[in-house]
Amino acid sequence: MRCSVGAQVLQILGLVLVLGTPYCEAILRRKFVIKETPYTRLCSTKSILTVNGQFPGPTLYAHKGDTVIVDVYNKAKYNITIHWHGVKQPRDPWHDGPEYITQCPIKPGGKFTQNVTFSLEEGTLWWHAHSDWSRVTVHGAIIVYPKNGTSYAFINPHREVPIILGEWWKQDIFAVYDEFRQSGGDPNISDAYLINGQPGDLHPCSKQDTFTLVVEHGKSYLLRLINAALQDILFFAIANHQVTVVGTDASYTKPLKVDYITISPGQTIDLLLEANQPADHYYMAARVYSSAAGVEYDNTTTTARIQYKGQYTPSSPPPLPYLPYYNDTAASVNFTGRLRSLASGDHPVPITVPQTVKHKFLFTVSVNTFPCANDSCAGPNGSRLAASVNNISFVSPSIDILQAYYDHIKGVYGTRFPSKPPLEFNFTADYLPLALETPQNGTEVKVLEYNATVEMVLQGTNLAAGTDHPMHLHGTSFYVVGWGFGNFDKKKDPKKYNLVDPPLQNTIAVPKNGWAAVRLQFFNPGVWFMHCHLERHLSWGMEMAFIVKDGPTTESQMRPPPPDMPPC
Ligand SMILES: [Cu+2]
Repeated sequence: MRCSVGAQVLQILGLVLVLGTPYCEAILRRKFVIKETPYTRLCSTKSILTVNGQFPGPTLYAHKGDTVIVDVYNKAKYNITIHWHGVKQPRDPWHDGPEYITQCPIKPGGKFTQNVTFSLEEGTLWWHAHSDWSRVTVHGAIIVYPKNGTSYAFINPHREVPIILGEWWKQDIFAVYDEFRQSGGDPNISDAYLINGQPGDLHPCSKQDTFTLVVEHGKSYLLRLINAALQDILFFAIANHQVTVVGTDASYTKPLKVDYITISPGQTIDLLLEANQPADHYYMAARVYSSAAGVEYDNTTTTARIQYKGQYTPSSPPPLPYLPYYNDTAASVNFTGRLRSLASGDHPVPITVPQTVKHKFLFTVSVNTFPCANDSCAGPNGSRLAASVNNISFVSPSIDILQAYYDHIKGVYGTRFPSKPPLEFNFTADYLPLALETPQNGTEVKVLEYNATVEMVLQGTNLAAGTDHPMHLHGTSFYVVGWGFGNFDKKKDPKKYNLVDPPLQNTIAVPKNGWAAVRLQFFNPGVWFMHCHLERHLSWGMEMAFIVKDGPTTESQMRPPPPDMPPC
């Protein structure tokens, strides 16, 4: 229930807070100015795209149920869109943000006012650009507090700290993008990973600005971890400290005490750190988990410091945490597979776990290749690298799918996205015939009735290069009810599903040469993107969209478009 706006208006630090009667959901207003700003990292300076000159960008704060209105001004020379990752935006796909899916880009000099409507989310999310690769520097945290009068599902921490994992190229990111699109090969790897915008002590010219968290012995800290890196799943750990996972993707989890975590691009993980070790300095660190054979990766380690308050002589250098080896798939899934929804009396699951479903989809996610004239491209054997879902490599339309759907414009997209792959074969075999590597180009969507219940098995393949794919869905979260290695077995595997307390996520890493099964009810009418959150795979076409039709009542129908949609 939302109250009417207008009783009092508070203006604090350029942030407008409009309050209605007590306990009402608030409407807050923020200004995002996209502009180029010079930043120096790894001893060299370049111009990067920022929001309000900040990198990482400003944090959005809200309580569950609030709406934040963000005025986005594009004062840069590139097209841009902004996506509110993990925010369901009930009935309002217009403000979701993915380029050519729900809007055309905001052109240089343009402006778009976006409503960010919080409903079921509670915890940590993030926002990022959703056009080309500009999200590399255009991103920031979203913190959703419990509603007034309710509390966290865990003890109140002494302090809360966003920990944003990022990625840095010394080269201009648009040059990296253009080069790899042109060559058809893999993109240049990054030069460093970042913690809160900083590569850390192990990198040149970086020591002085390393992110430092000062802690008091005996207190607990809530680390709101976000993987904003473009290309890689990351391992993260803190030396000599265990951490307790309490949430992921803005949904509470059963407390899980671990030595390290695995976090996919797109995913957020809330963890509690108890400052319970001898007073000293300790490193927190992150480095890559990269499973694809023959694919180069950035093998550097990013660090930040935990410093206990007090009088003592710290270890020099501070101890580094243990992190699993770069290609340790077992370590990766060992963490991810242990997440469970909290599902307690005080904090029940926010959405019912579908016990039965109307639709069962099998979607293969593959890296592919297209033949290239004279074998002159930079992919394997002179081919051009591509990627697909159910063998369709997604081609961006010229106007956004949402507008075409709403205005009944023909010829923009097709409605024949298949429920299963066109060919059944041993998807995860060691050797696969080269002929299977070539996908079809297409702009196909899957159309669903309002409230459709769906089971979607995301099946990895070993085409071109078997690897993990962090698949992300817009508009609603899904329950991860099962996963495994090899090919999904539709007779045996569903018997092992967890339909009691599966984790509610918006991003799930489909394991290398394995599968992940998710269940959800599509209760949010609109056009919703689903894609791999490894940026190179997204650029190659590993994506599709769902159209969820309107329901019978006003409350189950899409809102009309706002008057200021950016023109195509
Ligand atoms: Cu992928």
